Amino acid sequence: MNFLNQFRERNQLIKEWIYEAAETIKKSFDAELEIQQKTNRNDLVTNMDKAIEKHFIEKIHHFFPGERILGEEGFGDAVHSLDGVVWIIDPIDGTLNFIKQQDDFAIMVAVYENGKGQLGFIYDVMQDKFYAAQVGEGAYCNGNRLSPIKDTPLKEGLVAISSALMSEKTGLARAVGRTSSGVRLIGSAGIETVHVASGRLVAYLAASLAPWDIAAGKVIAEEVGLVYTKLNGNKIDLLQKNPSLVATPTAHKEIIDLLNSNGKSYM
Ligand code: 2AM
Ligand code: CA
Repeated sequence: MNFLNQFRERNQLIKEWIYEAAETIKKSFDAELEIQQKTNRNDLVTNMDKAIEKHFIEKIHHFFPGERILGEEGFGDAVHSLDGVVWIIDPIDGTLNFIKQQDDFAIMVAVYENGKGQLGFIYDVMQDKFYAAQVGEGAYCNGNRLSPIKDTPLKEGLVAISSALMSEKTGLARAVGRTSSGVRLIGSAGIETVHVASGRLVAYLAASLAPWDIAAGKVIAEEVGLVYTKLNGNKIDLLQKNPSLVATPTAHKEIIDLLNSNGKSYM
């Protein structure tokens, strides 16, 4: 079975599953959410995060039996290697926004093969913006191809910085903010990444992103010419959490230099 030949079928199915998931999420606004705390009071999970992850897992098991799934809520497989085809899923990215604002959250699905991103999907549910990318074929928003990004330097662009990184002690991330034209915060790694991919921002930096926060956005970002690495410039490891940076090539270099100056270095 040739994975490459299946792109069109996969793309279509994934799109259908994501729109179905979005309908389920929007309908849930009228019902009471069940909210549980994970690692801390700002790291929450709801019955919807769990239901949506299960929805994707059932579909993948049905249509692509045997393929492994790495999902945020843990209903997939214990994935310790990226060999073969691995699905990486965040059922709701920006769960705090979903709970507190019912806005600015995304559904994210990626397909990797032997560690390389093949397909990436981010659906900004409330803006109804569906971002999709296939390796080597460009990135699209609602069917319109995204232009290759302009290589804007840091001082001429807006940046998004995660709140954890903004409040970090050394102040190096705040220096990045000061060097830029201004800081904009949303609180959804997926939405912030697609805003870099569509040219609204020149960079997005976060202290600690999980594989499912990164996987789909990385495929989309790289298709438009952005650079996506750890905060020290090293390669992203999709089996771990990563301090993360996605930026235009010029802003990427400037931010790495700022963050790793004075002998300080970000993992
Ligand atoms: P999540 O909503 O899927 O958990 C918020 O700045 C962004 O960081 C969101 O994309 C959020 O994803 C992600 N994030 C990663 N780890 C987190 C954590 N431990 N607590 C809160 N948000 C986290
Ligand atoms: Ca999530």
